[in-house]
Amino acid sequence: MLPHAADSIARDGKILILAYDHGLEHGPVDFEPNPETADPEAIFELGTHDAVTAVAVQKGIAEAYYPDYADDVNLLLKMNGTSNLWMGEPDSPINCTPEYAKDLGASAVGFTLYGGSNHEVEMAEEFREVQEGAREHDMGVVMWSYPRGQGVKNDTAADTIAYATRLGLELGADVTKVKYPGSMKAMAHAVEMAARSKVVMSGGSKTDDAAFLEMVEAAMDAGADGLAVGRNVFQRENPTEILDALEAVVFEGATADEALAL
Ligand code: FBP
Repeated sequence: MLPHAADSIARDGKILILAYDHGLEHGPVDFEPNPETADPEAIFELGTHDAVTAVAVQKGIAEAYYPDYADDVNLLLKMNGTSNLWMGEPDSPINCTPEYAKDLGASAVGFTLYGGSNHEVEMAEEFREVQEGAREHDMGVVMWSYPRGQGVKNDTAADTIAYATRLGLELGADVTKVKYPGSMKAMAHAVEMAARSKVVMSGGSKTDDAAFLEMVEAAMDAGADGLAVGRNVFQRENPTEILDALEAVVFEGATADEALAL
């Protein structure tokens, strides 16, 4: 199938996903720094920025808001998700079918796989349905590959992240989204293990501009294809400014310093 089934959510082969499933995954607490971001419209407006190649949301938000943005924004429909209220071993139930994702206008689907969880087997079976359904309906497949649970000691160790990108390739993701493993060398290894599938870095909790852009620069230098970011954009006072800077680093090869000087 590759290359490259993810072109519908890429620009010149590079990807910047604006992730906005936090209301489910973390609860409304993530909107506190910028209360207006509790309104999905604020995020879809940011999604019209040239830097953003797709906005990732859950079904309910897509149903209610995407019709107004279908001409300007690519939809990445997140197919599973768990609330922060769940206290069991990591798991993420499916809440949408590939057919319905297509009906909603999705260019790609997203799926969280917790490798190493006691629920990994069931999750991999569910991923098969999502992945094959996406192929049938001509949508890209993005795996949130987050090893965690009883089988995982350190979820950002170099070996863990390399295994996470490899899981994406082996199971048929076009793009695998992973946490930054802490160094450019470790990221380069993870990218190598993904072979022809693409790798995007997860933004993580909000840091200052320089630290964040330096991490993005390192990931891009390591061969990553972009990033999927939520809090490091929408929790900022001026999200458009950081999107301008990200556009420079991800699509134009600028350094973090150059992007900071914009
Ligand atoms: P951030 O850039 O805010 O980290 O968002 C990326 C993301 O994968 C979201 O899609 C998701 O809601 C969240 O991180 C999950 O983070 P975690 O499970 O590590 O708390």
